Amino acid sequence: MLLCSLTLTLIWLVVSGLECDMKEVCLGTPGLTGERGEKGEPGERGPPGLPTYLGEEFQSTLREISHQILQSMRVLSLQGSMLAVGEKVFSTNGQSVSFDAIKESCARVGGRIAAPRSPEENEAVASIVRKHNTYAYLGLAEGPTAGDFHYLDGTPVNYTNWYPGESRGRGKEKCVEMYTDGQWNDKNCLQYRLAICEF
Ligand SMILES: [Ca+2]
Repeated sequence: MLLCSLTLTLIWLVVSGLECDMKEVCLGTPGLTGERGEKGEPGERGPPGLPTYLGEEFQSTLREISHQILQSMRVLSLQGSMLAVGEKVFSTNGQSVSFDAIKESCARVGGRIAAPRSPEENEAVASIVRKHNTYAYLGLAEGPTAGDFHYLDGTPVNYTNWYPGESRGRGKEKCVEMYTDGQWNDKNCLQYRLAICEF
């Protein structure tokens, strides 16, 4: 019996060895490792990560919130409800009201009346004005000196887009409205104009 087992084991070992030899013959021996390729161009810088002291679960929640905010912004942009220019966002509720009412409406939602400070921002506001086919008040006002306009926080204006010949209210037109072509006119503050806020 013992002899029989030994014989079977030997046969098995021989067959295994044969199989191994056959495989090597069939597959061939692997070639030599090639030379290392040149280093590739560095990839683009990724978005900033979250501080490591935040727990994994908290980081995951923040990423989810960030994702949902981006989704909402894209939907609002698609609907034309908001326009993003740089870090600023312009939006309107579509209502034409007085200058004071516009200021209140914007402040109530944490913004302020739109005041374009560059051609890009002016064009963004103008596109909203054109879409609603009406004029809009801007976040500027004339100071005590006629023709001296400033932002509502009192800082001097660094960009203007007056309609040719404007401003010519000479102290009697304290507000500024935007025409549908994006140009500005000084105007009294008693009209009803489109409420456009910036955030
Ligand atoms: Ca005027």
